[in-house]
Amino acid sequence: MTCFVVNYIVRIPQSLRPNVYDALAAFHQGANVQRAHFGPAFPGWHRLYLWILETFLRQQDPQVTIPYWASHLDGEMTTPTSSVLFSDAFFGPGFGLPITGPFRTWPQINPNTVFTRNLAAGTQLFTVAGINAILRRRRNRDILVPTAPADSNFELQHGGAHVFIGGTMNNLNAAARDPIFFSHHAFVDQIWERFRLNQRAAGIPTATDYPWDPNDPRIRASHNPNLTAGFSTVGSPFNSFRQIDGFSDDFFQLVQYEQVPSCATGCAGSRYLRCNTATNRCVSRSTAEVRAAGINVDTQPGLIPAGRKKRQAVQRNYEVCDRNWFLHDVNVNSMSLASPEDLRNTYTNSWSYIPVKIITKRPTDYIDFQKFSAYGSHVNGVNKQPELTQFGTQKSYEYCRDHMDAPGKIRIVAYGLNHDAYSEEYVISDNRLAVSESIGVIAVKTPTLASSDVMVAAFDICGRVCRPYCKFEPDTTHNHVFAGAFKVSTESPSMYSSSYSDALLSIWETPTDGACPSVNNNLFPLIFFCEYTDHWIWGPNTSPAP
Ligand SMILES: [Cu+2]
Repeated sequence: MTCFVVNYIVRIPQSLRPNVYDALAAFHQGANVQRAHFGPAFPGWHRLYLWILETFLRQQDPQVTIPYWASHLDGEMTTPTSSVLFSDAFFGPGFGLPITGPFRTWPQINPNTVFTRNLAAGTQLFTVAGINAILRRRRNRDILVPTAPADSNFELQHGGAHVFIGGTMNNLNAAARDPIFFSHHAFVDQIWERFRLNQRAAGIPTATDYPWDPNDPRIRASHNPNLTAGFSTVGSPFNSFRQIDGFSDDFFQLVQYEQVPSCATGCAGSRYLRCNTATNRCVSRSTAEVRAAGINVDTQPGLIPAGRKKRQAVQRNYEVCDRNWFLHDVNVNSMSLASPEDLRNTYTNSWSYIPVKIITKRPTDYIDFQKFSAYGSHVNGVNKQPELTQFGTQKSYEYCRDHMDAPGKIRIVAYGLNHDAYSEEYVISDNRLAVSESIGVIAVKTPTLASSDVMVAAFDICGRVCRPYCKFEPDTTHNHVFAGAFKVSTESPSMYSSSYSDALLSIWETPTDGACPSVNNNLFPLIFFCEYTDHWIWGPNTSPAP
């Protein structure tokens, strides 16, 4: 089964505008240089940094991942400076300004922050022996400064690639301006993740193996695990990252790495690598070699054989609906003045699907399963929460009372406000339970312009209306009651799925490591709470969000 995960929006804060890359590159300087280097925070800090860049990149392309640069594949070449990596198919020229290749526009975009390179022949890139020395260790204190022995000093080994690239990469305060920085650090992270998998196998808790010793005068105070990682102006949730957070096992859920290409797999079928039969390891081809094989390295982007693969996207802080409290908030002018042409441009004829959660509180006077009533009584000696069970007066209808299955059937409808569309769907709630949860899917027309306005509603078979909730500013971390009118926007990443089944799967997280699938409640764009009181459901007595 493919795991489809809705990728919600982490908004770009003002502090990163207008140039997110330059703003992020500037986080690798000044006080942050002290936080990120010369101590135990080194691999965790850079892990957070990679994740932040990747999250913002995914606003442009939800599938994007930062590819890692396994620099020992170049290090084992006779002349590493001739590697095809420094052709326009990959990172562009190895000397001077990036005047050709993928970053050729950068000197114009911002001449003050553009990078230069000056490849240094004979410099030590990562080596297999060095990586193996790291991977033989089981504790972070044995690979991190200041406690690591010389042969497995991770930070020291990683420095080789900075010196090899030269120019901007060889200046700690500016290195991140060169995008190869992030691919280099993605490989540092790949090695660290292999190290951490070894730790797990040995039963060592990876999230807490942070080699901090307040009595060791060699460890800088900036590496205190509980102090900030220094991403204060990157926006939520990144601004709250602490040094220890880089060691969190959450990233195991967020990112996984492919293996470095090996001869056994034909070097991953890459035309840019060859198997060195003397060492039985893949090495990079030179630009000249690749050209001689008839491959265009001047205008054709190269295919990267191995990389960092995301498992899930960030889903901590997002806004789902542009709220419109009531119908008159929808722009009536644009509705009535819309030409058929405008309407055609507003949505397509295809449908999209949005998952919704339905929470039902069984009516007080429901005639079956009385002994499990949630109202005004104790169940197994436990008193129910009064705010959930003793709110308002139950709205009841004779018709509902007489039909045992009626209240358990919830109808959800969605109709277009600025276009012609209608859909409906039924969800079954479990009336054996005093309070129950069900999952449904609503269909809306796929918007093609900025957004289309949709009204959603849910009610039971007797017509008792459920209260809709969604997330909107200023507080996008909680669900708030709203009228049901919202904008389905085309903004990427998408709040809807292209099929019914994808919409259902989108709220499930299916770990690839064999753990049990689970529903992520934060991923529901819409929630309906059906509690059937006789209050005006949007009125001042509205109960708190479920
Ligand atoms: Cu760094």
